[in-house]
Amino acid sequence: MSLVRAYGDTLNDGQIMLAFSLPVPFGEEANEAARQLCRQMGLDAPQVYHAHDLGEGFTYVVVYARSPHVVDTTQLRVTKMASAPMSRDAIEALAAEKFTRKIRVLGACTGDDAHTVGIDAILNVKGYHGDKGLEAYHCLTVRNLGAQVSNERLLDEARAFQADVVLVSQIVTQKDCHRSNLAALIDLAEADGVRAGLLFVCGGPRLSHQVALELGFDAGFGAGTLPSQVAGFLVQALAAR
Ligand code: B12
Repeated sequence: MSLVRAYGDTLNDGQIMLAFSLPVPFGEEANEAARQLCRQMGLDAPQVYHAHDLGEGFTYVVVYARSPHVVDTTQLRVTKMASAPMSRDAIEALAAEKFTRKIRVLGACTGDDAHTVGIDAILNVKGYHGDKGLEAYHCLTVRNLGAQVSNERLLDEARAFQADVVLVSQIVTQKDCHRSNLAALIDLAEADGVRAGLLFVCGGPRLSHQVALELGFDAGFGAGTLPSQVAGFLVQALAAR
């Protein structure tokens, strides 16, 4: 089947669920406002399944509605990373074959962002979901600068550390601050003349490889990334250079 709709109760019935908040006091007016918004979005038969009083004149709603739209899966074009998935042993073996020294990896959570759990999950030896972090790899030397690192400091540290790879975490996306901050890092690296000599990789739950490429990075990783995916990419990308 190549023409698909969302699937709720029966295959291809188009049923979807949306959750959002409205600046309308909890009650029938909030429910009706939610239904009208859904109809304006082109959704049929919207039903408010759940409403919650957020206080101070705000309401949170969950709406079930039918979308008439169809996607042709034969026409999908997705930007994917060229690197193949590899086990930790295979990554170590490739690095031993291709490099005469350890790869130096510098990581940070940059800008105002203080969410360090994601970058720690990738870098710390204990890793994520049973997948060991980059510190566990013999072929890598890792330094984690932690939270709220400015782009200027990150590049200074990259020079001092003689980094091969810079890993940047951006979790907060309010007002698209992740995009502006990441783009500013690449601009600064270009102005400093260090862009070409470093591999720049970003990650966060609302990032993708496509967005990373648009922002001038070499790669981007999203929600649920495992450290071995990052290590595999780094070793393959540096070996290809
Ligand atoms: C824990 C947490 C906090 C903690 C952070 C503690 C810490 N030391 O990290 C504290 C309490 C400090 C906090 C503060 C705030 N938070 Co907060 N926080 C969260 C929460 C609940 C979990 C985040 C987390 O740890 N996830 C687990 C990790 C493992 O997942 P991850 O980050 O996605 O990382 C994975 C991938 O994305 C990827 N990855 C991530 N980074 C990188 C980097 C590279 C290089 C690579 C390759 C991969 C990679 O790999 C990781 C493993 O798979 C989220 C909600 C949520 N459920 O996600 C909100 C959330 C991120 N926070 C949010 C907000 C708004 C804030 C505050 C602004 C709140 C406030 N008004 O003060 C502040 C901001 C502080 C700041 N200056 O940054 C919002 C962000 C909304 C947005 N779209 O921007 C969220 C989504 C909550 C929400 N629904 O509103 N927060």
